[in-house]
Amino acid sequence: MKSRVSIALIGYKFMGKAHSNAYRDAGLFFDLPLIPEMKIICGRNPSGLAEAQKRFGWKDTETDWKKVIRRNDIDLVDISSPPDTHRDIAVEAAKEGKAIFCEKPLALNIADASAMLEAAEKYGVVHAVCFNYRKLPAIRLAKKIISEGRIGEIRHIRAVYLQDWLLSPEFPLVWRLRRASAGSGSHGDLNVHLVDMARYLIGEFESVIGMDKTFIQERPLLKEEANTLATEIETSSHHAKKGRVDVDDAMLFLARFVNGAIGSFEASRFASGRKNYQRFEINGSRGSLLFNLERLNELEFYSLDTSPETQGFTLINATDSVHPDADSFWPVGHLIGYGDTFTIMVKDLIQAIAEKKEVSPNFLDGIAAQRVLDAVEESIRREKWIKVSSP
Ligand code: SOE
Repeated sequence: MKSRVSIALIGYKFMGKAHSNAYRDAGLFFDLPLIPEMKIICGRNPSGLAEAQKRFGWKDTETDWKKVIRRNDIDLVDISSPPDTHRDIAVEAAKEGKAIFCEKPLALNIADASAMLEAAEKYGVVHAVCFNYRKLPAIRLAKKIISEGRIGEIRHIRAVYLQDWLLSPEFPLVWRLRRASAGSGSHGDLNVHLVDMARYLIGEFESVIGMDKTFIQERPLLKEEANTLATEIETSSHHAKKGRVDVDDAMLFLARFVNGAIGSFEASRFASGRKNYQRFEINGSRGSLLFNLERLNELEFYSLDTSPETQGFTLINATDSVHPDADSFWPVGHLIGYGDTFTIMVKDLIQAIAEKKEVSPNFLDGIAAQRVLDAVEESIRREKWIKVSSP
């Protein structure tokens, strides 16, 4: 009989749901070396937690993450709570010898991210960061095409990650709009995916320069926060209690890469009509690649190595058995979706835990992305190009 990997999940909202789905599904699609056991789900609100436990299929609940970490029947701690909680949970989990799977961005800043890596290395635990889009078969094909030199030397990357859920001024001041809990706004939430993708596909960033914008400076406080945030509260003409948004709504930056490529990046939560539009184009000396998350099974490939007569972008449907992990899902042409990116990530993580080896992407990737994010913020403060610090 296969042994088990017992999991504690911290956080039960959007990412908690995505990760729960992945733990449930991973064994259905992949022949896992260890069976994931969804042992305990942890969060602060007992009623929300109880509902999540039932729907997502967890055995038990707990409201204090410290108790969860100390349990000796837990092998893997999954941190799906907001970024301000990541450092303390990860450092304690490492001390207790647990494997750690952490949502992005890895931490609020480089100092916290480094403390997490240091603890994970000191106590020798497997660590992973959830840059889930890397796992898509279409992206892995892009990586292969680039590694084989089929688009030649990389010259450009043009990347955007656009959403529009903040358009209404009535949208409340949730944790994602506070520096103390999120670290930054669209930058840490969306640009971080683009930065990871660029590092994965092209290589390391050399220097950056950016600009940001907060279009709506104040938003209604959530009811339960109105009393605890007295100092931030101002009364609008409608007498609604409001608080200050202290993160970016949009953040744009230019980049130079170590290998000589150049790039432009844009994240926004104000791009009307764009729901989860992550799109990038990479141009090389022998061809180009184009990806759009809203069509996540597809990759467009332009190659100068075909006859001029038929040259043009080829639309590849990356669901064939030749595409990484695609044959574990459905027959060719039967598409995978957003949730499956987490399922593949969990499969890789469980394999790494079973084999006691490194998983990719891990905390090193989380820190490397954080270095780029921090450099962009510094470039905005100082209004100049900033070199991305090296490890
Ligand atoms: C919300 O903006 C969000 O869900 C991010 O937090 C995810 O990381 C991103 O993939 C989609 O948008």
